[in-house]
Amino acid sequence: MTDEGEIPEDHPRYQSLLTRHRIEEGVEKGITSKQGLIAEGRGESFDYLLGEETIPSADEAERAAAAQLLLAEHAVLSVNGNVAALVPGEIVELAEATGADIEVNLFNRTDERMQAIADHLREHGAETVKGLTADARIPGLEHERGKVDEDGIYAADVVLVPLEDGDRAEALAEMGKTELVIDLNPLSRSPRTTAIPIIDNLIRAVPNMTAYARDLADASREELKTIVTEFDREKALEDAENAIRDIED
Ligand code: PTJ
Repeated sequence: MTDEGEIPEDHPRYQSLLTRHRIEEGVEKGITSKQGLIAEGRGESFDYLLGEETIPSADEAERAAAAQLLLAEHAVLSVNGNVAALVPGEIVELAEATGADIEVNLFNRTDERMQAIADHLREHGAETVKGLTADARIPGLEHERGKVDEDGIYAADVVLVPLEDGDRAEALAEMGKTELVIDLNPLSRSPRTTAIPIIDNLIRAVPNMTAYARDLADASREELKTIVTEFDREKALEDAENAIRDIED
């Protein structure tokens, strides 16, 4: 495996090579699951069809998501093995810019992976990483993703759930939480059920949300609420699908 620094930045597929490199390294470090590799391949194909860029409606979704995180009483950024491998430092920066907590929540949960991910996030500057206590459960979710921290996802009013499976997205919505989902597939169940679907690559979406959160740091609650209410989730999903199908407005 090459070093990240050895990937030439002017390579036409730089971002894709960087992403593959980080995921591969994530698997080697015991952070990312083998299923995470498959998920990444699936994501890449949608990203290719989207032109490997943040489309305007995704940019709007990222701004609305930043505003929603700033409005939250208690926001939590949920981290799985793909997120930890691809954007560890970027997630820490988003948490700092919005005052959110970071919680590890895994589909393929093992103590070793939980610990490896928490350590990796700390190496990237995270002060507190939740999820290891797992003293609460999301009602109605039998699998491992139902295990959460009572003072983390369980108590949160807003949760960012990148690369989600639809089950948990629905169960969190049932608990009355506002969810923000990042997923490159606009047809996937979770972006279709969430308040703010962000149809973009994690690697672009997370830093862009941080930039918006910093821009909006001095905005009033009224301004933030307006940004959230003016965001049109149906249009965002439709725009992404049209971009993939190559349909002009
Ligand atoms: O780390 P764990 O144990 O929690 O496992 C996590 C995975 C990713 C394995 C698990 O959540 C899973 O199986 O996910 P799915 O059902 O394969 O869904 C992954 C979704 O994320 C797909 O719709 C992909 O298009 C999308 N996706 C993949 N890579 C990216 C992405 N979306 C945004 N950015 C990406 N880089």
